[in-house]
Formats: sequence, structure tokens, C-alpha cells
Amino acid sequence: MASVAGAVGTNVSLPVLGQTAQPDTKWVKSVCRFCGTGCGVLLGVRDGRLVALRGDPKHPSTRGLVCAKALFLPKIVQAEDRLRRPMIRKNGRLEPAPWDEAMELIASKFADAIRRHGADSVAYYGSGQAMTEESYLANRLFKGGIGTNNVEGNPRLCMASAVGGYVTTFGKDEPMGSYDDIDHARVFFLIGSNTAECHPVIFDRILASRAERRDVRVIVCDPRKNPVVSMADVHLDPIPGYDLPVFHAMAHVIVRENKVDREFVERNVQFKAVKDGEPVKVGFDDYVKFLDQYSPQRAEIISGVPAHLIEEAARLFSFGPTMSLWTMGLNQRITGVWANNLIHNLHLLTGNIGKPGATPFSLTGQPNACGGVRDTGSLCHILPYGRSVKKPAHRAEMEKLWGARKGTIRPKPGLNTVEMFKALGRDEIKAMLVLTTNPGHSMPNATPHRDAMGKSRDGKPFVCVIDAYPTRTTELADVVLPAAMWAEKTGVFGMSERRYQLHPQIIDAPGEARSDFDILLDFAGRLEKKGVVPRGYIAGKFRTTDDVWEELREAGKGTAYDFHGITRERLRRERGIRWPAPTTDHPGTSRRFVKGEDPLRDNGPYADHELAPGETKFYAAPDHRAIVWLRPHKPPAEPVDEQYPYVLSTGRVLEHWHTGTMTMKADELKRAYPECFVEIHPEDARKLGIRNRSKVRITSRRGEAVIRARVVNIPRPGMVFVPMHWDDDPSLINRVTIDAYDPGSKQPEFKVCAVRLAKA
Ligand SMILES: Nc1nc2c(c(=O)[nH]1)N[C@H]1C(S)=C(S)[C@@H](COP(=O)(O)OP(=O)(O)OC[C@H]3O[C@@H](n4cnc5c(=O)[nH]c(N)nc54)[C@H](O)[C@@H]3O)O[C@H]1N2
Ligand SMILES: Nc1nc2c(c(=O)[nH]1)N[C@H]1C(S)=C(S)[C@@H](COP(=O)(O)OP(=O)(O)OC[C@H]3O[C@@H](n4cnc5c(=O)[nH]c(N)nc54)[C@H](O)[C@@H]3O)O[C@H]1N2
Ligand code: SF4
Ligand SMILES: [Mo]
Repeated sequence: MASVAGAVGTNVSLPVLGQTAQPDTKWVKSVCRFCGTGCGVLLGVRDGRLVALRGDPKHPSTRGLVCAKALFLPKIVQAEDRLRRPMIRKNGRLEPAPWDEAMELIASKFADAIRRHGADSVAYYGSGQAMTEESYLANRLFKGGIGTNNVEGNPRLCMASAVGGYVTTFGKDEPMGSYDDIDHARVFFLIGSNTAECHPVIFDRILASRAERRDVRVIVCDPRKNPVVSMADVHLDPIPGYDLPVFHAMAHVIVRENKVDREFVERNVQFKAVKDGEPVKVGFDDYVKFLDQYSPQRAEIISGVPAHLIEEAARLFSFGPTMSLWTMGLNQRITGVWANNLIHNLHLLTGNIGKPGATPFSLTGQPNACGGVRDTGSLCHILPYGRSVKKPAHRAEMEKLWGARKGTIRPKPGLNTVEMFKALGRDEIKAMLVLTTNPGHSMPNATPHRDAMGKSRDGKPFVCVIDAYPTRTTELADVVLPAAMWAEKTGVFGMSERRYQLHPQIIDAPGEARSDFDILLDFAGRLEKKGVVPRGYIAGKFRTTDDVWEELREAGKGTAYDFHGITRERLRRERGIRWPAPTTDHPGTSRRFVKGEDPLRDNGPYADHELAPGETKFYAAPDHRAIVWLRPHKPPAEPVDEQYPYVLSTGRVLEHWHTGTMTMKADELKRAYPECFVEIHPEDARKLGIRNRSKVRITSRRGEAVIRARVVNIPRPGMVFVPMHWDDDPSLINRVTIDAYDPGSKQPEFKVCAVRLAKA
């Protein structure tokens, strides 16, 4: 087994694909469809087929780099087993059917449910991999047309805690910094992020930045020695789920050693705690007293991280400029939002924010979780561009823009992802549309949620799945629709650094596959005809995704996301633009909240000319002050005990993408890891009599998996790690994981549950 960590340069792509660019190969610019790094790519097209891919050296932030997954995209997209025809389940089996029959069936099932059981009996489950226009259209249809807030998607499993962190600390979602900061940071703090394998091109930029300047230091906080640890100056390895005290202890040291940026704190920060369920203002002194509980020594007892390493990390952190980068190791926890708050706390205390290289930067998992789902408000509690379903003014604004009947948007949030699948299991959701995601594989505690979808076989709840390949979800569906993907359709992706980029249609979809956008338009039209959505609410308003983009620009206008200046024409011409960009002549924003950089800061509704250029004001936060939260340590939902003495953590490897439906199509990627594996520390393996490559039974309170051992000194003792990519039943690790979720963000705790291990 081998892993190729890191990125490969522009020129490597063609030899890897074994292709030479023929003189008649046309190169078209696009964007990689995998991770949230958002790499700019050039696609080689010949005779209507994709023949090669390479990094675009002209891309301003990814600079010609791409990683292994991207290189195989042409092969993946043009794989033999693409879905080509709609299928309807008849007598228990999926059988090909004409589009009209399939669409009519879906529309009548939805219309029926809405009429008989009300709007909240239907649901949409979407994705951070759908195009912005697609997520927006689905959101518009369900919330403003049908009148239900049951709109969710896989970003709930992924980014919800990061959203919660940004919103509670700064008042609005999305990072304020950008990849530009990588070139200026002197300290990198990587927390629960396997950047080398999951955001390889960002990792490569960090390596390049470090190579250029000798004084760069790296702190890693991760219970595994994943590949990023190889460049760490300090490695903090907490017991999974127990790192909050480590962040507090870092703050403790920062206060104790007078490393607080007093002036910054006095001007820009307030302190809050939660008492009796309500947030209350407290003073700096209260915060200092709170931190007394979290001395490095006490943190060592709780987290297992040596106190002297915490002290060293705190000193490095305050040295700055510091850029923190984190992903699922923080977010996928029942304390995900709090953990995010605590990283922000460290930046606020030391004034490591708003200056070049100083920023708390949440890395986004999927290519369009930011632009497509977070920004367009396509989750059950929010509305486009920072609006909330709970606020009457926000509902009214969206109803007006959408041309919806007054009062259609419900004031109560819909069901969050886990609750939505539970409601499906109880037959409370009668019809569900699943698009660009594979929940039959990716949901935590998958067995009951799979059963809920599979019950559709008895004709109970009705489930329609739109995908490009057969999956562990399509096998459960009543109707499967074949989707056009990526280079087969046009749309916008918005990646980690607020950059909106267009990817154009370049080739035709196989067989009868249609774009999700086209399918959604068709679906909406049929619901209108059946009288459960007002006539003309969507039908006739949009022909192409370009048309939807015009409405999106209006929806963002005047908000803290203002991208009115990002026209379709600019997107075609430029290599993506970072919002805010309120006017067509605005070049886009590298650092938000900073005077002289953020246009909303200078001229918009948030203008405030008291500040000197370069100064920060958190205009979206209450009283324009970011909040340092006093968040106590809380153990994971399922701590280990005598019966289940090991911690199971799950995640990813470089070569594969989530449920493997795409990356498993390339033999070259498959060969890197021919089968699933469970990492076990040598000490634990010895105790259990488990040898390298022997099969291990992993059992939790919910289910079991049988997976081959990889005995390596990578996870902490007491912890095992399984990647999520394999879909065969003995390896499907989500039968073992837990669906407990963060009470704030509703994001499940994929990263921690208790298991028993035995030789199989
Ligand atoms: N190759 C590849 N790249 C991808 C993806 C993919 O499927 N494959 N998916 C994309 C998506 S959607 C996402 S969300 C990202 C995920 O990107 P990452 O979050 O970087 O990847 P993971 O492997 O899920 O988890 C990262 C790390 O969290 C650590 N961790 C576990 N528990 C804890 C804890 O309690 N505290 C701390 N501090 N760390 C902990 C794990 O040890 C692991 O090394 O990757 C994106 N990029
Ligand atoms: N155990 C464990 N489970 C996890 C995680 C973990 O760390 N551990 N991480 C969670 C996270 S962060 C995430 S983001 C989720 C991801 O979970 P999923 O979203 O379920 O996983 P993907 O494999 O990305 O699913 C995308 C699906 O869309 C299909 N597809 C691709 N392009 C198109 C298109 O254009 N249109 C349509 N209709 N379909 C298309 C693909 O074939 C694939 O089936 O997994 C979550 N589950
Ligand atoms: S780093 Fe992410 S966006 Fe870039 S090429 Fe790799 S998978 Fe694609
Ligand atoms: Mo994700």
C-alpha cells in the first residue's frame, strides 16, 4: 500500500495519463470537481471526448498544480458504467423507463404527499458537489414553492460546525482570509486536517511557502501521525474528541505569558459565556478566571498531550503571523462549533487576524459546499446570503425576489440531515429527492438510515435518486435518474477562499443523462401543473443556469456576501473572482473586514471611516466586535468503556473520494489501496494478537465491519482509523459510526465512537 502525498506539477499530467497532446487537441479551462481547493484545470478535448487534463498555470491561486484524483477525471467521467437511462423499480427491480414516465411518477408521488400530508412530508437532500444554480433552484422550489424547509445536504455532515463557528464568533459565515495568506504566514496551525491527502494543492503551497522562508513553523494537532505531521515542528496528539482543553490551555499560556494583543482586544473583541442556556456578556477577567481550569498540566490529564508541547505551541502561535487551517478533525464532533470558536479565540487574543498571513481559515471539503450550499442558504434553517428562515424580514425579502406567495417560507427550520432520515424511517417523510450524494454509504450509523430508504421497496416512503453511477443509494431507490456531470454541464462552483468559478459544458452526457438543473426545472414544471406549486413560479423563468445566475446576483446584493459585480461574462473571461465584489470593476477581495481591502468595509452599508487603512472591524458581528466564547470541555457522545475500549475514527486517503463511486473507476487510483484497511497502533495489535494484514472485526453498539489490519505507528494507541471509501458490506464503516450530532450545528460525530476489536 502506498500513498502519494502532495501535488504533482503541470507537466506530469499527460505522461501519467499516457497521452500525448495531439496537434488537434483543444484545451478548455475548467475547475477540478473534487475537493474544496478548487484547482483550475485545462481539459484536453478531441473529437468530442476528454483526452487529458492538466493544471492551469494561469490560475491565480492554484498555479498549475493538481493532484492525482484530478488527473483521472477524464477517465472517470467517461467510464463504462455511467447511468444512461432513467429506471423505475417494478416488482422489486429497477427497470429502464422513458424520462416522461419517470418524471411523471416522481411529480405525482410528491404532489400526492403534499396534498394528503402537507408540505413537510416531502424533502430534498442535496450536495456540496451540485452546482450553485442547481442547489439554489432546489432550495427555491422547496422553500418558496412547495413551502417546506426540509432542504438539507451533505454539507451538514461536513461544514456545518465551521459555519456555526464563523457565525457565532464573527456574525457571518465564510473565512475572512484567502490562499494569499499562505505566502505571508510564519506559523501554520493545522488542526484535524490531513491537508497533504485531502487538500494536496494547498499543502503544496504551504510547503513552497516554507521552503522560501526559513523561519516558517508548523504546529499540527491530530491524534494520527498523518502525512502533515512529517513537516510539523510541534505535534499535539490528543485523544480523539478531547482537544478542547488543549486549545484553552494554549490561551492560558498566551494570557499567562502576556502575549495578548491588548489593543486589538480592546478595540475589536467582546467576551461571552452561556448561562442558563442564554449567552451573557462577561469581562476579560472572567475569561482569565475561566482559563484557570485549563492549565497545560490539567489539559495534559484530559487530552493526553504533554504540557510542555502545549506551551511550545502557544508560544509559536502568538509569534505569528499565524494561519490556522482545519477540517473534519474539528468539525465532525458533537463539540464541533465550540472547537471552531476556540480556534477563533486564539486568533482574536493574539490579534492574529486581518493582517497578511494571520487568519483562521476553515478548509472546505467539497468543491461547492461554500458557494453552492452555505452561501445560497440551501440548508433547513437558512436562506440565501446570510439570511435566516426565522427572521420575518429575511423571509419577506426572499419571497419578493422569488415571486412566492406571501407566507410560503416557513418560519421554523426544517429537519436536519440525521432527523430527516429518521423521519423517513418513521414514514413521516413520504417522498424524498436525493441529488449528487450517496447517503446510503455516507450517513453515520448507516443501517437504520439505509433501511429507511430501502423501505421504499414496499412502496412506503418514495425515494428518487439522481446520480451518475450505480451506488449504495441507487440500489435503495424507487426511481433512479441518470445525471450529466461536471464537464457535461455548465455551472458555478465556489471554493474555500470565496472564489466563484465557472465550469463550462465541454462534452455531451452519455445516453439519455440530463443535468440536475434540467431535471429540477422539469420537476418544478410538473409540480406547477399538478397545482402544488403556483403556476409560473419557476416554469418559464429560467432556461439556462445563466438565467439563474442573474437572480443569484440580485439575491446577494446589499448583503455581506455582495457579488453583484461577478457577472456571467466576467466568470467566462476571468479565472474566478472572490467575493465581496459589489461592482463589475471590482477585482474581488483577498481579506474581508479589513479597511482598504474589503469594499463593503469602505463604501457599502458597513462603511466606517474612523479606521486607518489595514485595520479590521468585524462589521457583521454584534457591536462590530468578534466574540471570544467561554466554551467548556465536553467529552464525546460515546466515550470508551470496558465493553468498547477503543476509539474509532474515520476519514480519507489521497487517491479516493468519499464513497468511491468516481475514483474507484480508475485502476491507477484503485491500485494505491486495493482494499479497505484499519490502522492499528503496534502496541494495541500486540495486545490483541492482531498481525499486519490479518482481518479485524470492529464492533460498536450499532454494527460491525470486518477489515484488514494495517499495523502502523500512525494512530495514537487506543485509536483505530478506517477510511470511508469502500462500499462492500464488510468494509462499510458507517454501519459502525455514530449519528450523535452537535446540538448547535447538527453535524454528526464521524470522528469519534467506541468500538471493540477482535481478530476475525
Ligand atoms: N483525497 C480526498 N480528499 C478529499 C476528500 C476525499 O474524500 N478524498 N473529501 C473532501 C471533503 S468533503 C472533506 S470534508 C475533506 C476532509 O479532509 P480532512 O478533514 O483533512 O480529512 P479526514 O481524513 O476526514 O480527517 C482529518 C483528520 O482528522 C483527525 N482527527 C480525528 N479526530 C480528531 C480529534 O478529535 N481532534 C483532532 N484535532 N483531529 C482529529 C484524523 O486523525 C485525520 O487525520 O477532504 C476533502 N478532500
Ligand atoms: N465514516 C465517515 N463518513 C463520512 C465522513 C467521514 O469522515 N467518515 N465524511 C462526511 C463528509 S465530510 C462528506 S462531505 C460526505 C460525502 O458523502 P457523499 O456525498 O454521499 O459522497 P460522494 O461519494 O461524494 O457522493 C457524491 C455522489 O454524487 C454522484 N455524482 C457526481 N457528480 C454528479 C452530478 O453532477 N450529478 C448527480 N446527480 N450526481 C453526481 C457520485 O456518483 C456520488 O454517488 O460523507 C460524510 N460521511
Ligand atoms: S487538490 Fe482538490 S481541487 Fe485540486 S486537483 Fe486535487 S482534488 Fe482537485
Ligand atoms: Mo466533506
